[in-house]
Amino acid sequence: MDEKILKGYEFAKDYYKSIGVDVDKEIEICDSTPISIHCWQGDDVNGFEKKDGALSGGIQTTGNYPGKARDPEELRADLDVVLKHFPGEKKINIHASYLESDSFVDRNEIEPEHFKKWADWAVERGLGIDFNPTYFSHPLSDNGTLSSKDEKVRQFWIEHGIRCRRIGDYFAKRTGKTCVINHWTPDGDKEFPIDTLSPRLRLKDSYDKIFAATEDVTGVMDGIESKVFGIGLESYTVGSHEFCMGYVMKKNSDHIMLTLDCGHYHPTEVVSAKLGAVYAFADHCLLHVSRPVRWDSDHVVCYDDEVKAIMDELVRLGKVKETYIATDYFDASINRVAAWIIGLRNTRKALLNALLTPVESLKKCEREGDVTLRLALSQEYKTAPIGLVWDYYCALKDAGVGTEWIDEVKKYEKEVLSKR
Ligand code: RNT
Ligand code: ZN
Repeated sequence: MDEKILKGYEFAKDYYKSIGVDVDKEIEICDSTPISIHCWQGDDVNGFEKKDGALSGGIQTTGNYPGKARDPEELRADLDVVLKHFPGEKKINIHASYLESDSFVDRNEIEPEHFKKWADWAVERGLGIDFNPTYFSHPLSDNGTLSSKDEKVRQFWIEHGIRCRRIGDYFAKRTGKTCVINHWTPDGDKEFPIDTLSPRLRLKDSYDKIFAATEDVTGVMDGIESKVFGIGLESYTVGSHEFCMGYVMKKNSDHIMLTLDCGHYHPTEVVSAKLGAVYAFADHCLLHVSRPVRWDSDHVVCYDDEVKAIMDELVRLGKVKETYIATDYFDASINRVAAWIIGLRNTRKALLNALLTPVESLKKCEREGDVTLRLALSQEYKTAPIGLVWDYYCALKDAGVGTEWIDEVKKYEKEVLSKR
């Protein structure tokens, strides 16, 4: 390893030791914490059902940077570049719309065989797989899915949810790792509906039916994701925060949990402030780490105050292991592989930063009522030499130190992406 990096690490190790933090132990925790890589950054949430399928459901990618993945081989090749530059335990998070088949297979017909290549690819790399039903970007999703008042449409989506849980079971068996399934429906209304209850009762019933029909499924954890609004559905969201929180808490099931996406709350609300309340009632939750800019814009995750606060909170709550961490953003305005790597590295770096905080001494101040020292110390630790530890960790994992990885991604862009 580079002399300078090693020196920096030793300096930082001494500093952290002096405040009671064992750097190597925390690096190990950081490294073994799975972070689930969303596959949809690579192709602007298009999937493989159709070439350039229209994205619907109130979400949007903006930008037309060249080089997006056009088929599963390209997407997996891009992901291989990402894997190389993202240190630590990883999972891959795919959507039902990323199936592979020679002929068209509708959402209510998908089978594990349509995801065999993903499973083979993941097993070869020792990765777990997470999965998402795709309740959007479909001719039957424009007027509600699991909450639709058209019984035929609702049944279609219930069947989709059921099949997804079975495919999740298949992934769990193939990889030997829990498959986290996230359920998000875009259902809502552009204007204020008169009846705000019936769609919610139908959504509740649909989730109940999906879970009741798949009770034999093991190895799957299910997140229920809420949202404030989607584009074109500004006035009403069926799966609102209160709905999803209520559903999860009422179910009180060992596999159903709340999903918290950073962009899915009112602009002054933050996920970091919710975790302590959620964990008063829940054993697990799923995070969609994203960056909302004024709305659910799904910008690339930055190493910013909120992402750091989320990770701080997980460490302070002692809930790093209980929380499933996944990324969820899609930026089509810059090199997509770089977008992936930047956001993922920032997510992991924020986790490392949190782990390197002497939480016990802060808690001690609090216990002893020394709130002055609590504030002084918590501010002091903000400028601890995390960067030196991060560089060492990246070097240790051969993931590229600093911006070293950019040169490789630029080369990949020149040789591969720009030729698409
Ligand atoms: C949409 C939700 C959802 C999606 C992905 C593609 O607002 O955040 O999680 O981003 O399923
Ligand atoms: Zn999300």
